Amino acid sequence: MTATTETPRVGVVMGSRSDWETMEHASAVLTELGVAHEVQVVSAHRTPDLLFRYAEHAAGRGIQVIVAGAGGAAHLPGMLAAKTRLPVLGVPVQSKALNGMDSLLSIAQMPAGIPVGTLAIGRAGAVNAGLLAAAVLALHDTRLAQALENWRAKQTQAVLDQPDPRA
Ligand code: RP5
Repeated sequence: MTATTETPRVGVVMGSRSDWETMEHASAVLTELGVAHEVQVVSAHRTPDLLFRYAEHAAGRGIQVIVAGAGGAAHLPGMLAAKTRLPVLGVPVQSKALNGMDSLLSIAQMPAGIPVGTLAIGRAGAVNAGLLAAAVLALHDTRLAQALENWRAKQTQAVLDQPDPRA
């Protein structure tokens, strides 16, 4: 599913529909910054062949960064990274049983040679994965670099405008 009509530059994938509650924050920040992206459920365990196909064809389709969220035995980001040279940003989804520590360790503890850029557990990780994906693309995109500068300046101003936490 493509979130805009342009050719997607970022692939936002997740292990289950139940991860959307977290991963929608990555999609939202990409939309805010005007980054064309696609959103899709790709499960490492339930749809392993789809995972391989997705990873093998992503670069050829114009995807430049993959943001992958998964929870529990979170093998999706690592297996994607094993099958593509594209940068993969992993978002550990907060699991019910272990609060996301399982997801975090599954995603972070990759063997040398197959990197996954691991973000924080949950919403913060999803937002930051979106921002980081945009920052990578902004290295060669002045419009996006400006949009990112503006986004950050707006965030700073919002904090400065409300210094009283009780207000
Ligand atoms: C993982 O298992 C998914 O990424 C999800 O976080 C978790 C639970 O999936 P569901 O049972 O809710 O589909 O593969």
